[in-house]
Amino acid sequence: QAFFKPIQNSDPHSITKRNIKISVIGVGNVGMAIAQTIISQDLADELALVDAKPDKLRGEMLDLQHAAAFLPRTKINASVDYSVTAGSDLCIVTAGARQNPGESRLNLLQRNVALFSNIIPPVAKHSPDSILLIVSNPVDVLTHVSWKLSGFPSNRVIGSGTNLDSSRFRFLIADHLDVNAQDVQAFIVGEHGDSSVALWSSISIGGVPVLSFLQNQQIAFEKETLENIHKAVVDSAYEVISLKGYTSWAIGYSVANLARSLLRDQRKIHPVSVLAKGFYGIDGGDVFLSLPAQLGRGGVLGVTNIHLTDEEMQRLRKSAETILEVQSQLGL
Ligand code: 6V0
Repeated sequence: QAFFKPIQNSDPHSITKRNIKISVIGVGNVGMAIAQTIISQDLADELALVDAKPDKLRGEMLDLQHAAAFLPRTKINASVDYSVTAGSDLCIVTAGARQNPGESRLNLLQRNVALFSNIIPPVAKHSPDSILLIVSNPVDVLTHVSWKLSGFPSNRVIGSGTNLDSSRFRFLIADHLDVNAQDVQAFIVGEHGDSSVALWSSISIGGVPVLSFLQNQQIAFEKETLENIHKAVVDSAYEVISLKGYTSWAIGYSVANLARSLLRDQRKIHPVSVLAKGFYGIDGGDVFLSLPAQLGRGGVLGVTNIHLTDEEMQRLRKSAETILEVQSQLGL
């Protein structure tokens, strides 16, 4: 006798609810931080994990499944075969090769591009309507590569870009001013890396432009203080990696936040890597870099047109050139 017996004249299983499915490719430190944040925040009905290492993959899957009694229900599957990702709404790619001692960044990048040519085509094939969210570094170039390899329209190919840099920036400003980081609106745009650009002119605290806020609160500041905060953002990934070997928690929360905006159609503005050609005077070629973009169920809904100072504009174009130069070295 079945434990659950349908009530008379009913067929409850005939109702097919559309499940939200997220796939995470690469179950290293970053992929697992993202996976566990997605599960604990109840963002998906189904989660599929893929990695090239079957034992590590199965171990991570079991470890997450064993927390089921404490978490919202999410069906978790894992396989080295990409068919496990079929029908995903969102595919997050964190797989990547690690830098060998003495290896140049360009060489590492070439290896990662080769790796992506084995990852993106099967992901795109099994989930042709999905949104691709690239996290592996260098994220801007690899997002461009994924756009080309997938054949997806550019609104469905996004790089996590400077979303994390911006949250580090908001934390540091909030800490400096002793306010809540969620009340700090501040963007870092451009390359996720050394040439990123802090948009000081548009920062606001609780809706008040930062310069008025500093004057109102009679907080003394110098341009140097601002530059040091940006420098601390650029240095922070290196610092965390040198201290604990990798970064994971902040990127986990930051990517889960993007997943929420996309799949729950939040229409929030995030600094993420998008096809930037035609915006802010960037016209040198097809380049992905971070701009404040509105995200929703259709992926990138649009790029916001915020006022930049001449200096910010110049730095942003320089950042685009830096990425384009790397792309030309790769023959892209
Ligand atoms: P990791 O712990 O080495 O994990 C990488 C995973 O990828 C491993 O489990 C590998 O087995 C797997 N992998 C390698 N090749 C393949 C393949 N062909 N197919 C499937 N899986 C494969 O690295 P970690 O998790 O620390 O970092 C992952 C990537 O995220 C790196 O490129 C980081 O630089 C990048 N990050 C990007 C950030 C951002 O803001 N965009 C932030 C942090 C890290």
